[in-house]
Amino acid sequence: MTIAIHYSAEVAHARAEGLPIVALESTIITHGMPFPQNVETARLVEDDVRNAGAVPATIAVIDGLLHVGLEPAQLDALGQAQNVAKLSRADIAACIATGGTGATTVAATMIAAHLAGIHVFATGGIGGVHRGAETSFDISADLQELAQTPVTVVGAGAKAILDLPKTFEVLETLGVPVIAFGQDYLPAFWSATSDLPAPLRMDTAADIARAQITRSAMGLKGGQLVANPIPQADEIGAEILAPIIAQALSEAEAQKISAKSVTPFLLGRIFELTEGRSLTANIALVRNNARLAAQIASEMVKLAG
Ligand code: PSU
Repeated sequence: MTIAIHYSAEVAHARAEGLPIVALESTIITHGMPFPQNVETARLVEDDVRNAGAVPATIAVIDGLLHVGLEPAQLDALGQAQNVAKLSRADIAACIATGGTGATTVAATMIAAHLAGIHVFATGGIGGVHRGAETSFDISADLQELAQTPVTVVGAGAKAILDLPKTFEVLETLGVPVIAFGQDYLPAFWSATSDLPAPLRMDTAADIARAQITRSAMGLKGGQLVANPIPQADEIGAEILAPIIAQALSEAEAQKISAKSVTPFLLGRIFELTEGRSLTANIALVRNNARLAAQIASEMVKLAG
């Protein structure tokens, strides 16, 4: 059996013409941002990809069918739907098999993008090793996915609510290239930089595209993480965020929030505690990632042709 994929009209046309395509995830819409900013952002991000010369393919499972590219009405409906599942490698097949509806995380979006022959994906920031993972064992499936699925993921690093040093340590162990774009230090999601030196640095989309193609040509499994810093005008300094993240984490612990609910809870509390500033920054960084991803996708098409 081959898996049925439903393509939006725009993505179907792009596939037929060999145009560059950028995959976009849907968990950020359903679990990462409040309505109506989630839908507005999803539309802006799609337009950013188009304006940068590629075609956006937002991915989700709707009524048991894997969608690669959503029509505007589907995006609207998903942004307002209640009780949408948050799908990762462990549950995307079950959702499709049982006719469910779910939003795709980084891991599940990479799987779907690969099935659809899409090599580049833009998100906000990947999941990673949660603080306190030495007792909770809470490590996002996004890391394992990067190690095995050949898709270049453009994010502003990993989300700063995580234990960033441990997250990058695990990526190193898994053999995932982590490439800071245009700087020597890794970005920290809402902040443009951190004190963590970047394992790799690249300054052009063409180099990033060539690195992924070379990796696959060598038979090396997996993708790469491009850590693209938030534009400085939009960043929130790490010193402002540190106490706010600490407060959100202690509330999560007190309320026994666990597993898949941790990240949405923390993002929601940080939104409230920063009076919306974290969301403004999150929107700016996703849009910035979408533009870079479109350039990388265009370079990949040139290299393939
Ligand atoms: N980037 C954002 N906001 C988000 C996410 C990414 O700016 O909400 C989502 C992605 O779907 C990512 C997920 O895979 O958060 C990580 O969840 P967890 O920590 O439970 O693995």
